[in-house]
Amino acid sequence: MALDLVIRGGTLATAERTFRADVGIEGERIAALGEGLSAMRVIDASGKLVLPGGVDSHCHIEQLSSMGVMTADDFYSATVSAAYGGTTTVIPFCAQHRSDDLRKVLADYHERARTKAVIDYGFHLIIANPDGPTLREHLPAAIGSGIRSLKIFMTYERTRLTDEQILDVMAAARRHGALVMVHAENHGVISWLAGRMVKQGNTLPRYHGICHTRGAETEAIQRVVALAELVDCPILIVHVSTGDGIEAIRQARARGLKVFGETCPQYLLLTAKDIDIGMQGAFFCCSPPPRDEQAQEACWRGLKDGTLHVYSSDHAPYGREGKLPKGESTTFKEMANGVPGLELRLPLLYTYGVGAKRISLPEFVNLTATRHAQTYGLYPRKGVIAVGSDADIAIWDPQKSVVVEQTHDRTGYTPYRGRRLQGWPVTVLSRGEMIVEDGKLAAARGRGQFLAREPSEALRPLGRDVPEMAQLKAWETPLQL
Ligand code: DUC
Ligand code: ZN
Ligand code: ZN
Repeated sequence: MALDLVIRGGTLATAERTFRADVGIEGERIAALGEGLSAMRVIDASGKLVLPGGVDSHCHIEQLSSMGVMTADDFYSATVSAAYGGTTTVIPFCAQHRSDDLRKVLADYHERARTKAVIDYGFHLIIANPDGPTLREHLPAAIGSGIRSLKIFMTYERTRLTDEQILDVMAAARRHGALVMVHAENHGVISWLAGRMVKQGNTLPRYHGICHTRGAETEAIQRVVALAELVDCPILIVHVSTGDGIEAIRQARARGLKVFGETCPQYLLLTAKDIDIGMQGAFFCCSPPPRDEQAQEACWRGLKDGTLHVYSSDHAPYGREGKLPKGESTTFKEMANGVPGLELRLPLLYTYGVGAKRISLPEFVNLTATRHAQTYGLYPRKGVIAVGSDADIAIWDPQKSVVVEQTHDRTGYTPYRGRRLQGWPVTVLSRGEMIVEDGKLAAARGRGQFLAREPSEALRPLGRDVPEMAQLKAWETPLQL
């Protein structure tokens, strides 16, 4: 077999095991795994870990937020930042707002990404305008084009859906084969509290954390699980932050429901104290907000026991302009929500998870790559080192120690500044091409490809009989996936 490239002598990891092998690459794919492979080009990986490139299934890139603010990153800066951190696939959002035509939204995002992305990308949709044409025509067409997931919001004035609309979207997603991702927070609780706080003059960033209560998350998760159960629709709750929220997912799963959970670095590593530093706390504000040490432990446990299925960045990059648009007089209601995390997602989990012995290396691979690819219809093309898979590989130096300063996104800050991380992806390949070589970028702008995704097992409805639904004439059976 004529191999183009061999990664020699490293320790490989999959979601199941670690083992010593060379990786043979032919063109864009992995062609062989084994001992003693040779080729004209060889990368010496002795003493290194050879891991699947990360798949980040939750990030916001060149996107207008629910509050109408544009991210600081475009598809170039975000994907460059991802590549430096060992991530080789991203799935950001195409965000429909209230009056938007989904077809135009989708075309715009394709255009934005096509000429800029340096790694491969899929898309999720955000559905904020579930009117007749969207649900009957535009959404099915988008799903058919390989966009097999969509996000809905239970809060934010500009994007939230009513329970009736949520059921409509779930029914359409079930019928046409898309996974429904949910931002689960009770809108009434947050806006009731926030209105009163601002009137009282409590406008500092710390009040953002206070208004997004733990109970608001738990209630919304419980409610959306009940809605999903009624229409037999698998759901994935994104950015889960609380022990009670995780418990609600655990209970739903124990009843056999297809309810998946996701958490992010900010819920494992930050707390409300990070926001409680005056106006600069804005740079640590995200929704839901980081909580306390107990909640962090609950998130670690949830990742370990599988209640939390994936670990994503929720990279929502905003610089000073987005965070403090009115300078020191910005209220917490006017700050853009979100923190950057695309680049540090993997190194943080490696240090605080694998290094701290909270998780094993195969669990790390599963949580950062394999599960994402499986859940979102990219497996086995992405998320695994196996013969036939794309050669998306991060070579890690477990001895490399880095004190975090600045990352390569355009926010100008990172919430993890000053932390010492042990273990770093030094060389990164995407479809067989070196895109980061010994810590230096080697990727051409626009080389990333759009990934049309397949329906995954995760989105297949249970097929349970729901007695109430049997009475409904127009209730549709799901597509045969
Ligand atoms: N939800 C997200 O998923 N990201 C940023 C802000 C938000 O509300
Ligand atoms: Zn969200
Ligand atoms: Zn997000």
